[in-house]
Amino acid sequence: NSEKQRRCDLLKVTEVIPFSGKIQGGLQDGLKITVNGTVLYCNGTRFAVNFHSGYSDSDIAFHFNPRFEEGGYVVCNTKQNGRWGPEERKMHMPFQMGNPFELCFLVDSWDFKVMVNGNHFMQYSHRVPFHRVDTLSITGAVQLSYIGFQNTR
Ligand code: 9QG
Repeated sequence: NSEKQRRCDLLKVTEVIPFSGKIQGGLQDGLKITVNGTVLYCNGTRFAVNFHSGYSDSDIAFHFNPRFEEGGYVVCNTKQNGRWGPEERKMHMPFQMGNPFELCFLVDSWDFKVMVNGNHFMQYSHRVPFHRVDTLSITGAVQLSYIGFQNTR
């Protein structure tokens, strides 16, 4: 449809650049990471927020991966030494293609608490010590408008 085409054209103009950046001081208990963006119609049907331990793709403490496939679901996992562990899937899609969202990750001592548009969505128990995490990356079908860090303790 024309709205989808318009958004595709917009995407071609703006060029979505995957985000990757250092988390100053690493993850701390009580740190809240806020990501504002818009899910795009183009550029695939998935996006991911990755908390890396080390500036590489082989160690990801928390991979948060919404997939607009088969009704929509979110895959969470951890990658260690290049190997994915068992997936934790939430068979619910809190994002809508084309719509802006606010996604928050609160680092707690036992887990990451994930909020979408102000509502609790899920939690993910730490599989590796969170203080190892030093890099955030965001890839896929998303256009970012804001990434912020806030200490809530
Ligand atoms: O598919 O699942 C999460 O368990 C894999 C995907 C992979 C992850 C993984 O291919 O995709 O979502 O780094 C990757 O390859 C990401 C983008 C069994």
